[in-house]
Amino acid sequence: MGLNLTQKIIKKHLVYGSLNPGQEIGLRIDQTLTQDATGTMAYLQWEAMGLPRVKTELSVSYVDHNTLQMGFKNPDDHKYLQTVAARYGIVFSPAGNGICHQLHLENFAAPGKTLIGSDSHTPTAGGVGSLAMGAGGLSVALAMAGEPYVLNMPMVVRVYLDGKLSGHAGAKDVILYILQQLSVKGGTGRVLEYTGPGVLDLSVPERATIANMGAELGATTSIFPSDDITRKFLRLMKREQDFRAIGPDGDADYDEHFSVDLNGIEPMAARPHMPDLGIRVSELDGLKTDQVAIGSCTNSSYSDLKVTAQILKGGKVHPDTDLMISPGSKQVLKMLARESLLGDMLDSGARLLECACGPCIGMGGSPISKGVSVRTFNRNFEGRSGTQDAQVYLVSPVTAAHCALSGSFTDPQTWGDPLPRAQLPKEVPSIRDLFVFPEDNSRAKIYRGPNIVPLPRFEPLPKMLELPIVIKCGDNISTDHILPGGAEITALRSNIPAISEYIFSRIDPGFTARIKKAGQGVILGGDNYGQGSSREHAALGPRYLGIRIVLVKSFARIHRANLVNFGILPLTLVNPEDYEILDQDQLLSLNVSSIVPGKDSLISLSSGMTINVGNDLTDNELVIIKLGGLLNYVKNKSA
Ligand code: MIC
Ligand code: SF4
Repeated sequence: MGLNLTQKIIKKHLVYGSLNPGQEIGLRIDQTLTQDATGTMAYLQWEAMGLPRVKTELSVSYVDHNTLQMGFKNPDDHKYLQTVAARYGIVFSPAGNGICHQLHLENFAAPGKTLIGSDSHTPTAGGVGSLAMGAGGLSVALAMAGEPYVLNMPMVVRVYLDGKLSGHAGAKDVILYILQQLSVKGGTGRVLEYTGPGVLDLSVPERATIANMGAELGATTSIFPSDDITRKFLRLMKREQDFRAIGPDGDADYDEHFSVDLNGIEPMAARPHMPDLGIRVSELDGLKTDQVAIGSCTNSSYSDLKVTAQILKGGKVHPDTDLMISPGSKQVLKMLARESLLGDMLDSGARLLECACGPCIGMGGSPISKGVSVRTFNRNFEGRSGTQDAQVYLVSPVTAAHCALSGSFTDPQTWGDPLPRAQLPKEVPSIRDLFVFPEDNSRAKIYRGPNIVPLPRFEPLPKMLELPIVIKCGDNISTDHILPGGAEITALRSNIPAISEYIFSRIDPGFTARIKKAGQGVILGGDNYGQGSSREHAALGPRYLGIRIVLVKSFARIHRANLVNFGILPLTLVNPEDYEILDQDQLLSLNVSSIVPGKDSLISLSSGMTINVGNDLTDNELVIIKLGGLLNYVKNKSA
């Protein structure tokens, strides 16, 4: 039996383990990326390892998340990132260049390479056949140190695309449809590998849109084959030398199968407040829209914004709607300007924002109270926009542009003849000279502003734990619920004591007071706990405050790994019904030495009852947790 593409790349990079799903594997990592919001912590951890130079083929540090630079905190962080990059051999992308994933796709992502990034949408690079995964900052720091990236061998799902997109449907509608079918936990433990004739109907930026939002399925990653379309894209990016044709063997085996008929795809929207709450746009006809935002790492490519400009051309944004557009990169912006598409957007009344994440992570652009906001982004978790009661719908750029003109959702049947899906022009400007490439043997001095606070040290796990449940939360709790984004809080990413004050602040403002009073505690959750972003602060903050156990029905992959990295026990309820008998303030006790990897153990309740808890820890992970986290483990090992 032949190998699928995922297995081929994994096999080539395997440091240990086998291709059997569920088994722990270690992967050699070729490339890493970080962004500013997770990067400061990643590089503080990197520095703690004391190595002279990164060992990867390529590491890039992007500044794209907190470019508002309100006050000294973020500019200081950005200066720190720039000097760290120069010192340790990392490529630096300054604020304004664009969004990390769009820039990486344009400038560095390559077929057959492994990439991990301290951002959950790193799989965007799967659009060119790179095996690209989101990870916590500490995992990225270790990869820069040449250590293998540890994960469980995922199952590989063959997503067979048939037919061609037609009408007003685009790549975003495909992934919104897949999300509606498979749900926000449907990709857990899986790689989505796209095959079939429909793949040939999709350009690289369209493939990247689909791969990008595999993150919302909880997938380890998503990947497309690298073919002539990829070659053409890389040639336009002036790096055809990075091209390799790769795909699955003809007789490749897959663990699961799913198929999508592209002909049947219609414009879709995800309703508030989950990316999998899909609905056909036609069913939203008449719903007023107060705000429209076009951009983000999902939909900010040249083709996305060209079609936007074409729809807006000659029209006017509805007076009750505010339209914001953030191009994904300066390359995109330059092409829009060169072809007067920018003029068409501005003349319609659209506002042009910086080439950055912007409103996607609540960096400005919050909707009005109870407002309906239509966004081409990838996440619509409650409050993420910065307005707690806003109603955020996720859509394609085509749908967004029509909403902006009409001031409401309209039936796609009224949109007239569909425009041809935009392709890149024959000549694409390069912005490569806007990156700062490191010099050899640099002794650059590292700049540290007052917001860079040294990493807290974490004690080993005690042998006996007696601690209360400090919060009981439901299913699909995202890292945005655990640690909100937004300009104010994200500015504190390099200051753990300060940022910890915001843990659960949006859903339970009393949480920090309770955990401080208790000294230590347990978080109780439902299914898919920790979905969404890779921000390790959603594990670091709780650990700093005294959380020692997170007990849930099931975990999202990156967050579970972050809990292990910072010495928190990720345990699951063997009988999900036990969730009902557990409540806030209840005291639990656990004999830590009774925990055996992969085996159930008993937790006693203050009522005298006991419940069974499971774990999927490996031997190594258990040692890491007992030692108080991965940094302690690495230090112990090198000592
Ligand atoms: C996000 O989209 O939530 C972010 C902001 O890009 C995060 C990273 C972060 O919190 O810094 C992600 O997706 O990993
Ligand atoms: Fe930036 Fe939004 Fe993409 Fe996260 S999802 S990387 S905040 S654009």
